[in-house]
Amino acid sequence: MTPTITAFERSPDRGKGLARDMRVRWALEEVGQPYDVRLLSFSEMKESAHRMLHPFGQIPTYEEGDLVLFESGAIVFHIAERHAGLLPHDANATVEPPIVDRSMATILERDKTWYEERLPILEDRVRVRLDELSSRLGRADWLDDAFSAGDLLMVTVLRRLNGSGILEKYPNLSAYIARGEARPAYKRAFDDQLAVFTGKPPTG
Ligand code: GTB
Repeated sequence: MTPTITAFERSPDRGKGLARDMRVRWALEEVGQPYDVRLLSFSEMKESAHRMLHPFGQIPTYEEGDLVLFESGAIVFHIAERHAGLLPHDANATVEPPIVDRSMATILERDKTWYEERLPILEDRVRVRLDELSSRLGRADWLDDAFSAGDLLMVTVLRRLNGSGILEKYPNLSAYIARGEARPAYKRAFDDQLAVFTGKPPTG
């Protein structure tokens, strides 16, 4: 059965692969599972039809027959459980919260009087986790022996720091992100979500 996922009809990132449907698309591409995408406007996400699938009125969701899932991490692990090659031995929920806090502040709090004071505090919290992650990764290619769903999630989390100037101090993490982005499945997923924004079909 072909699963259907939901994604932004018009993503605020203009197709840079930062919205969380990207990690679901990437996981499906990794395992070679074809899928359909239902695009939603911001107002459609808040309608009761979509809230039946996602109580918070957000994307992504995942429908497969009677099964309905929300939470991108849960969706990726559902895919990983049913297909070979993605099940990790490590997870990553510790690194994402400070990165999201920083990202939300740069989007929503830039005009506040205390923004300039708060940003370095948030960035220090990000650096604490990046220091730990960088040590944990060391010279390895992936967090586990082979590429897994844990890497897929971690790379999508770290990409939210692009343009922040923070990643440049972590050459092994920058190389890790580049390795993830170089995977053919990543490229297919990225091109598909970018095509939603540009309206042009993927070229590859
Ligand atoms: N915990 C949930 C999950 O992991 O699935 C969080 C889902 C979530 O945050 N969804 C966001 C959403 O639907 C889109 S991904 N927001 C609309 C709303 O709440 O009304 C978060 C996101 C959005 C945009 C960017 N961007 O443009 O850079 C990056 C990340």
